[in-house]
Amino acid sequence: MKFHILTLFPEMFAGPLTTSIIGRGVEAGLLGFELYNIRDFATDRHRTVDDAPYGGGAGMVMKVEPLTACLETVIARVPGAKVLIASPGGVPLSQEMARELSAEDEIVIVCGRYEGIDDRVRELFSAVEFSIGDYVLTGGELAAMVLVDAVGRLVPGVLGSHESAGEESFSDGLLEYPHYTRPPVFRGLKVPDVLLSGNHREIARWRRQESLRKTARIRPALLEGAELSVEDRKMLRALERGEET
Ligand code: 4FD
Repeated sequence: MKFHILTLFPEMFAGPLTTSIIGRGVEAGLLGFELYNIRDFATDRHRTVDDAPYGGGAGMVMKVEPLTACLETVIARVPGAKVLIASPGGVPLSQEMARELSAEDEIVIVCGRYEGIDDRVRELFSAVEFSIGDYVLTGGELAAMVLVDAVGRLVPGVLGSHESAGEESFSDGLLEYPHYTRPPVFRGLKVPDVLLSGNHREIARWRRQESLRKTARIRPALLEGAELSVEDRKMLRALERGEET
């Protein structure tokens, strides 16, 4: 999977792309990156990439011409590639969307700065806007890095056998159960006995219960979309009544 990233600050990407799992994916030839500096596609003497908004108001808007020139260069190299724009007004990035994107060969990501991007860029390239959460960043770069991380780790072979993506949060629509490792007691805090019991059926049951407990408490809306068994619903009713099962 190759990511083509359009940005005014390509240097921001150096760390995440060379570090840890994503860096290893690059080393292994499973992931690739091309960075394009949008300013290289501005043609005036001052290499202008922003301008005041039509209709007035605060801040500046990214101009359509340099971005279009940059995107046309990229798309000529990877015809038909999906174009994404990081924006607080985009569709919320989800694990499901990350999984779908991990099947693409090439993804183009536009990182905006200022108050946003001339909307004709989205129209011209049928770009899909995505958001990493309900907050405003100074630019789309960090959002692009989040998407690259979430998608890149799902590309087959990028995660090692010790890091598989099967049992983690959201893979079944619930939050993950709590994790522990040695020592069994730290500052008086004990690891739950069941995890040391060796009883794998009881361990699975406890983990499911704790997933349900945490989801109900912190993200109850996720329960609507989760696949819940009869046993799950029983556990949830017990938790509601404050019972331990
Ligand atoms: N929540 C996000 C993405 C980008 C961003 C920008 C329009 C602002 C937050 C286009 C407005 C880009 C997010 C840059 N802030 N800031 O995913």
